Amino acid sequence: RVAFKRRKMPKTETPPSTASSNLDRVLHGDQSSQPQPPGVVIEELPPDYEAEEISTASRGPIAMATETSSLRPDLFTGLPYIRDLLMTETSRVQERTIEECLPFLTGAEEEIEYNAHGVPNLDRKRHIAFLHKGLRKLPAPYVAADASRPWMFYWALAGMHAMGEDVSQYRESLISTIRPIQNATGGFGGGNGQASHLAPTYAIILSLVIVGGEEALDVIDRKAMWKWLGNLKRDNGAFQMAVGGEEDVRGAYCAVVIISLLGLPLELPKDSPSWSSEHQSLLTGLPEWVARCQTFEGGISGRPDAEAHGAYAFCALACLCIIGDPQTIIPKYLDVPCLISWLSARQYAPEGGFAGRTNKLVDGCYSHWVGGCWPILEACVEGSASANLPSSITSNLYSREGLIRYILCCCQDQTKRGGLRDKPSHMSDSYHTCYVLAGLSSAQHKWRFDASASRSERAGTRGSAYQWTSEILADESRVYEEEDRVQTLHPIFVIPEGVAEKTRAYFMAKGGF
Ligand code: FPP
Ligand code: K
Ligand code: ZN
Repeated sequence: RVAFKRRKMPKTETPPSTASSNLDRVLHGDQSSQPQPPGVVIEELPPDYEAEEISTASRGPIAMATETSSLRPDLFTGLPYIRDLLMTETSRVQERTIEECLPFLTGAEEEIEYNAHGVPNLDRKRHIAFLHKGLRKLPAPYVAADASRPWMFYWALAGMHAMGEDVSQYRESLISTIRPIQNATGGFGGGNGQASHLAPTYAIILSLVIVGGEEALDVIDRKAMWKWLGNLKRDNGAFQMAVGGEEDVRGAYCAVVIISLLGLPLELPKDSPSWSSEHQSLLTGLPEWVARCQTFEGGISGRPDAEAHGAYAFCALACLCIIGDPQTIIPKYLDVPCLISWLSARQYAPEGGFAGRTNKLVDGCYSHWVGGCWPILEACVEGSASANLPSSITSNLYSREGLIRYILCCCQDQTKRGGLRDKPSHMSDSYHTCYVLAGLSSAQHKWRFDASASRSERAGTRGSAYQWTSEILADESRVYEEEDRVQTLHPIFVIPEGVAEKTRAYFMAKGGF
């Protein structure tokens, strides 16, 4: 076992301009005669360690000469304290990513203005304009993304809402665009004449719910939707994404979101291929199937026996929390300590953001897919009597500061293009803009699950997802200005807070179809 002990570095010795040569040296293992930064003391080493490797492993914060350097913790401005000494394409591309992010995190990027927290402000105006643009006529290359057009609606609308933009201006155009892409056999395709698929159906329903109003909600043929979902249900409990399509945890999440928000009957239509005397509900075997997606690593894969990925962790957790209360259903079907351990390992330093899977790179969209798992797991841990942990622990399962630094420093396109992105070397797009903002929102707030809300009333009505309320987080180490706070998005449905409750109430009041 190797123990690392950090020593504080003097802050003003190395000018920012030498940062990259420093970085090059320690990252690429150049054993030149230059002194190594004395950032780490290795107290104990495995017997087979070579002296050379020890000096390569020695690293420390890159000291910054800027005035705001004292506001940036060493963890987010220096090289990692522990690194994989096995050089592969994977470790090299990880090093290049650190190299790419550090100047943005340390303030070395000269064209960017940093505030007193050592991060740039949220460039709200430009990001809003960027999302509006994504809803207008798009350039020719987008033809390849035709089947994802409904996602573009959702990403833009959810992202705009997060930034406080009124999206009701899109109600009419959204309704008229969406109406013809609904199929008489239930569900929506990606565009006119395309077969129904759960992904665009999910995106369309959330979009309609976000713009709101009866006319928007009444576009949805709920009876046909229910029948179609019955056709997607498998004998093993899972959902296919489309008739004859792939079966994965996205399907499980999208299906229960739709069932719940639209208040569809839980009973499986009798003519569904999987109907039997033991399989009479749309939810039969579903949480059991989701449980089979937890892998040996502790994370969740798209389907049983595949690779764990953060996006699927969110789908699995959110799916379970529509079926039941987080503190009960999550421990019933998942190994919570292993999942927390796996998710924790997705947050990197110095980058601060999340990666999607083991040995892969930080990416802004995982601010939501991984970041969005935390409020759910916090509620799970807080609500379980056996845990009895102080809220200082349960409210801080990850580094909110790290995530917010990554988002504000590395994910904003600060040119006139605007929008948010995967990482500095990538172009902004609507998908990343939406999910980076969703992650920012969840890092800026605290979600409470109200487990006391009348259980009898909720029994059998899939009410668990409607017991969440947000709070402003009392956070001494916050690294953003109040003007950069974004709106809350529901932790399960990822739509404006309060809208899920209204939608469900509207459809429940309608009763049957
Ligand atoms: C790998 O991409 C990504 C996946 C295997 C899963 C992607 C799934 C989602 C983003 C969420 C889907 C959810 C719904 C509700 C439809 P990659 O190899 O390009 O990225 P990586 O290197 O970061 O893993
Ligand atoms: K990625
Ligand atoms: Zn991404």
